[in-house]
Amino acid sequence: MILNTELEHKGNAFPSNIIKYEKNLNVLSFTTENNVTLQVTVRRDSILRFRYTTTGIFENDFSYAITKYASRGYNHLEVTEDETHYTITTAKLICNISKTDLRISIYDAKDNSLICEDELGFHWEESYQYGGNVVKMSKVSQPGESFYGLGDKPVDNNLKGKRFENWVTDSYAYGRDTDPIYKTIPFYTALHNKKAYGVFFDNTFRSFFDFCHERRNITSFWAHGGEMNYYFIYGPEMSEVVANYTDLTGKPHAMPALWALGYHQCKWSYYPESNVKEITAKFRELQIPCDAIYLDIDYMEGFRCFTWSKEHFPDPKRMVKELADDGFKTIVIIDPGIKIDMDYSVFREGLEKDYFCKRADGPYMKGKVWPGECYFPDFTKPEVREWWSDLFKELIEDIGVKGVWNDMNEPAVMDVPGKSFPDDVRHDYDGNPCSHRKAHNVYGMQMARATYQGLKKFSYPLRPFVITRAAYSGTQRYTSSWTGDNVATWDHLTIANLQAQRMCMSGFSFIGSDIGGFAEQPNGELYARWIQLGIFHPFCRTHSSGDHGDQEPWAFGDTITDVVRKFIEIRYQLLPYLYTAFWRYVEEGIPILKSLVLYDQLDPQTHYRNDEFVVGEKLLVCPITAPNQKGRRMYFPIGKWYNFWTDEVVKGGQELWVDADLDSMPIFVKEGAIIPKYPIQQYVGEKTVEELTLDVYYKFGKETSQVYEDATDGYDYIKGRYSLRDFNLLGKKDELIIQQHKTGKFVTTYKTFKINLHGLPFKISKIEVDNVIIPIKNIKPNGDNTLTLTKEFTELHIMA
Ligand code: MIG
Repeated sequence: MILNTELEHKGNAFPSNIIKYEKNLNVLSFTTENNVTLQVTVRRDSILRFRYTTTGIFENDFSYAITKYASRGYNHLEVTEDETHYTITTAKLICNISKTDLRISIYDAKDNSLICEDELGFHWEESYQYGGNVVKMSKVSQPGESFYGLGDKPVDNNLKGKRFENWVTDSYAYGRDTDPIYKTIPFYTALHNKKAYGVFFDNTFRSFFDFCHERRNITSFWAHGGEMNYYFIYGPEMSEVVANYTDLTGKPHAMPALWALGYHQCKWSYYPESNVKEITAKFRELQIPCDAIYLDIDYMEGFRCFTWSKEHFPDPKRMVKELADDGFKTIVIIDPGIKIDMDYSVFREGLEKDYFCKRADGPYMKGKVWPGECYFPDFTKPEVREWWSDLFKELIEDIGVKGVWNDMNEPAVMDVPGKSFPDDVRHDYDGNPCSHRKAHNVYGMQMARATYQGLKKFSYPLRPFVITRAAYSGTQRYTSSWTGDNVATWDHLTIANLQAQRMCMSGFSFIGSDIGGFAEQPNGELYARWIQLGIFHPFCRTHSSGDHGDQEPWAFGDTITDVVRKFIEIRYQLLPYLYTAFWRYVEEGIPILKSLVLYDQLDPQTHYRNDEFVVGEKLLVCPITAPNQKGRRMYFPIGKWYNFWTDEVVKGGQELWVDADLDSMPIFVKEGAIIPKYPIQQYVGEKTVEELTLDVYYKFGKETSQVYEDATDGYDYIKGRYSLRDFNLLGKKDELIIQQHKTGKFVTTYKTFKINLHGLPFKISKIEVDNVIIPIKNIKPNGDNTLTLTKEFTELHIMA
């Protein structure tokens, strides 16, 4: 039974009238005459959970997505009733529940405006074959409503008018509109009448979302099993919705090491060792910064995970050490399929311990992947994850590998219908035994989690680094991710841009694409343009399959090499800026990339924009996504923006042409911003940072900026050893004031700031630092608008 449309509801059943109401602290239950129970949990003033059962009995309440660290608590909760409705009121929301049919409508408590309202509301169809129900929900779409999110869907930002399926799928050479692909993130944000709310449908079965596609004014979602179980998250700010969803499903457990935000070079495959060394040596020779080098499946012995090919990598420990001495972190791939081979210890152990997945009737789940016929660990079992995590001991602790890349964890199986396990495969699901129908979408997540546990353990006291291809909501707690097997075409450059923005909007910011494209080969121009986009993605890696030629920064001739170097250098200069944005994400769940709609939802011009996005808080970028361009038109959000290259100021709220030859791209800085920069390094830690550059962009008025730093690795920052600088800028006609407030116990290596003043509307005649007038000759060594001063200052006055 594939119910691909919500309207195929020949057998639909509906709740009848409420006959019972119970309140247990923040959990409110409403039971109908036909035995449907709706349980509403007030988690926060702005977060309500709705859960339905059609038998009066709920399933064991277990979720891989929801984190125990999620914030809870509310300021106000009151339940009242009248003839037709029960009404739940919190400090932020009013929720009406109809007494005749359980239909919900939710209002903003501040102004009583309607936010979200059920159409049919909860309905279901019994599933004879599997038991349980196909559970469905439909809501009325409000006039002018827009929809965003859903993870990695390769489509335009605004999802309105489209229908989607969630079923984690290996999707080699997917394209625009391919659905589903690698990830299942059943969370969307909706926006109408300037207000945003989110819906997270926490159901791991195959699920569907329809945004006014099947019926013009209806939004619906449904799943092939499990419970109708969703969280309603109110904003009204879109960034609050996303931050609250991220809080609910988890922020990354730790900051990434700073090097992980550097540039990564990958290929399927660099081998043997001499080839790896040639590549890394070339980076240093050509002075192109790079922090990480990858080994794809060919480093193994016959594709057996946790082994090394003796022929190609005779002494991995020595090699990894030599690479490390040159600033390269080695990252290796690990797949879930374990080769059936009694002489292979990982296989033998898995078998002895009964850790492999089995079919409904008892046989092992056997599937063909790279090593040939394999069995697959059941990562949904805690003991199996523990075992798996211990397998990393040698790789990490002994050999010195710094990161692990989990691939094929959809799980992908070759040459079979559906490219994955059949539905009947059994899983432990952390003590809630079930079939693959329920566990499929979380299999890859649980593999990445087990890998993360291993890396955390054996990398200690350093931070772990993991990458995954498959993901379900919450996977961002453990790992970074990439967008899978894309193609070297211009359209895929656009798709990469959309996917990275969408993932950030879906709580998963540590994301990037295979720069240049995985399948086929880019020409130099496409590669250069892709690098320009890629340096602004949180995860920045070139990767490609082996059969389509070279894809290193120098593979396309000197002109391209120079462009690529120039942009990777910009990324390295911006590392403290990117790290600060990452810190905001880890601390508060604020997405690192902000689609324009997320940046300014009040401006209706942003609701359908795709290409432009804001990185962190202050940088606006827009990639060039077509060949032979000398520039492009782009939309500027309301406000004033400095051209990064020329300092020319642009007034926002309009679309304008921007020049951008191949060695340039549209990058703009928000006025009033203070952008921190490090010197260019070939890898993180190559140089001691002797001075922090602060690019200050004058604004008439106020603006705040932050700079977060710590030891770049390790966990001391959690104990307060970080450095957070809050800058308040105030620009007047004839004066610029910068105040600094510093917190945290970390002492940065540099002692001074080099301040570059951009757009200052007057000639400096006097400078005062913490009430002391500084002779200008001491502070303006270059005679232009730059000055060097102590990092300890608290108040700087630059005067006409
Ligand atoms: O069946 O490991 O998406 O990044 O290079 C292909 C080989 C398996 C798919 C991954 C790709 C990786 C490749 N893998």
